[in-house]
Amino acid sequence: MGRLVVITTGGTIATSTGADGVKRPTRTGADLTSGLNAEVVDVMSMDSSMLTPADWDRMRAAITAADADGVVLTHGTDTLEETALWLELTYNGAAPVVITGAQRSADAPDADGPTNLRDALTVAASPQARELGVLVSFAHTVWQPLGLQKIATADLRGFTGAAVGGVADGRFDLRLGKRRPFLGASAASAAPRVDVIAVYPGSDAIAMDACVAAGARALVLEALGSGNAGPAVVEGVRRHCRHGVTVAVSTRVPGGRVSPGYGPGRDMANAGALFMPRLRPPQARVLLMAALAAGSAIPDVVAQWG
Ligand code: DAS
Repeated sequence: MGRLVVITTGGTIATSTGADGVKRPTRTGADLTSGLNAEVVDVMSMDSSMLTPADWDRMRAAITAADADGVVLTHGTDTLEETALWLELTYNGAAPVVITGAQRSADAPDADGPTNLRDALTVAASPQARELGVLVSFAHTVWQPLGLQKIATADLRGFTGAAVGGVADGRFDLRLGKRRPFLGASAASAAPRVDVIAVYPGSDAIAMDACVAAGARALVLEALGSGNAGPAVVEGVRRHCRHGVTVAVSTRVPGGRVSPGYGPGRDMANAGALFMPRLRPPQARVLLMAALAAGSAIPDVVAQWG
């Protein structure tokens, strides 16, 4: 079995409903792991919508310090896809790091957190998970971080993406191989600023200009369809690419592949934009942050992992 450590950060899995009817994290790691065979490190107790890249550093430091055979990280679902990808890109330890959470609060009569936590410990304890890096275990499915997206606020499944296996009858079944996109153990707090900008009918370059003025080294466009935008956005792309800003094109379409197959998309490619084939904007931002922090060749990283 080895030595398992549960690192807690808050999220619905640890919430209870206050007198005002609002859910906030209140449960400790000891509460969550009562009766389970695991040590606990309570790192923070936050709704994951409040986390910042500096918190990703705190989590990775706790993972390293745990020096465990397997780690489970309990986390909110709102930004689980970002934390999971940042850790995947910057953690190269042998011990598996299995992230989980819940869609229902800990005080719900049909809370899903306890089952998700037990599944995550099963994965973390499995010899099959060793050297796999970061995994996400949720509603009996085990996901790789790359490509993960929260798609529901109530449905217990919660996420979509690339599943690598599942948990059934107390066993982790690894069904697909998993590559580890390690870019380097960079500090998130020192990573360059990268912003996501929505594209919509009539949008222009004002938001791009403001983000670059604030220090953004890269921009992710949540573009339309397979990666399209109007001429005012294309003009902003051309201007900022010319000044060395990386502009990556993703899409607002869930599950939509991105390529410069239509005129507006081709105009953006010709203006210098990189097309992010698969990742949604939140993870495209994290990938660019890690690549810039590591000094990687951005086009190569986007082509390989984007
Ligand atoms: N707001 C959510 C969060 O902490 C609660 C959850 O779903 O975990 O991300």
